[in-house]
Amino acid sequence: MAQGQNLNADQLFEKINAAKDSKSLLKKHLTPEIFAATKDKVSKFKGTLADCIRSGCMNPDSGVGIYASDPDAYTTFAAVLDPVIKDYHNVTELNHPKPDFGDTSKLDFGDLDPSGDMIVSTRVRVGRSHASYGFPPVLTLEDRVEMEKNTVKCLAKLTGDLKGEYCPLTGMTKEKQAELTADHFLFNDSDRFLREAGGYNDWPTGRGIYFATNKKFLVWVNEEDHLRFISMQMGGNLGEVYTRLVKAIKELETSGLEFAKKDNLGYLTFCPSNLGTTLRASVHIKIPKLAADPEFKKFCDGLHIQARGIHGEHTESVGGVYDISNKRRLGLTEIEAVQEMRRGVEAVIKREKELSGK
Ligand code: ADP
Ligand code: CIR
Repeated sequence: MAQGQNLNADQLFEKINAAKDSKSLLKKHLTPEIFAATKDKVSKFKGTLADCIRSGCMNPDSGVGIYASDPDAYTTFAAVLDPVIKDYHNVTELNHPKPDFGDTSKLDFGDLDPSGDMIVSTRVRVGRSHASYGFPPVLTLEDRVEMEKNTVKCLAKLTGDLKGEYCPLTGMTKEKQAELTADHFLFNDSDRFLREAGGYNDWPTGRGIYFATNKKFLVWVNEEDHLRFISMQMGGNLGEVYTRLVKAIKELETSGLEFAKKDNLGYLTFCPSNLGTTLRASVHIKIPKLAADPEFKKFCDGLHIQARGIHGEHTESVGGVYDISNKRRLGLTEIEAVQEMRRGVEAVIKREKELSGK
């Protein structure tokens, strides 16, 4: 249960104002004027400003600090969400292009580490939201069950290598969950930011994971977003991973699901850091020398890439292995986001070799 569940917008705003050290984008952009203009608004899905800012106010160490209560929050609470979105994605205008996945039969990249020495695994994911449902703070248990049912029906239409099986979290043993999480396939309920935003309400009802038989394509159902489509495999073959994901997206787009979108913002997600292309392309890569360099963060910032620990956001690195991914998801196309990650990873590999004297 979220601790700030019973606090109203004024009480939450007081908390973030009192957190003088907070560096979150919420703290930066929720000015007294914007707060006053938005605090009594209610979205079409009955979402409130309190629903959007609860996590960031209760966790002043958030990086972003705001979630959208539902797809319409991006309109109703645009006065605070728009500046946060521009800041996070490093754009001056909200002018997201139409989806463009590029021609996957003519990609100019394949394996980013043919030697196999540095890249452990590669993963590309996108998030999608059902157009007709709100996001976690406004969802009921019945909504979650219904969404899961509709999703599973459409997943059953996937073809070829994408064919697989849906495993609900309800009824899955703790041991199985822990094993799948350690292997980087499954999510869990351990993120305090997401918890406070209502992301684990009714847990584990309505949640589950779809596995293609070869385990290289997965779908997360009702984790942070309604849907996350994930393509992953061992090694550095970004070309194969991306091509598989694009095939899956195209099949699922015509499977009967309708996804939430907004002009100039692209596909809508619970966290504003994910909207637009919603695409995060990552490698798990061994970079002990670069990671120990005091300039590491600056190096990544300059390439628009982000370093995370290997068990997901807000986790630590293990054995000098980092998760390196594109940071921006808005204001560029899908193929451009992947190319940004590719260039970043190539630069990381080059720098690690230089620092190792190779
Ligand atoms: P996302 O927001 O993309 O879902 P998280 O940082 O929460 O990302 O990570 C989700 C899971 O995906 C974690 O278990 C993480 O270890 C795993 N993961 C991310 N990138 C890779 C990768 N390149 N190879 C293997 N697992 C990965
Ligand atoms: C934060 O603000 O730090 C958290 N709410 C997470 C923000 C970005 N990550 C995400 O959506 N997974």
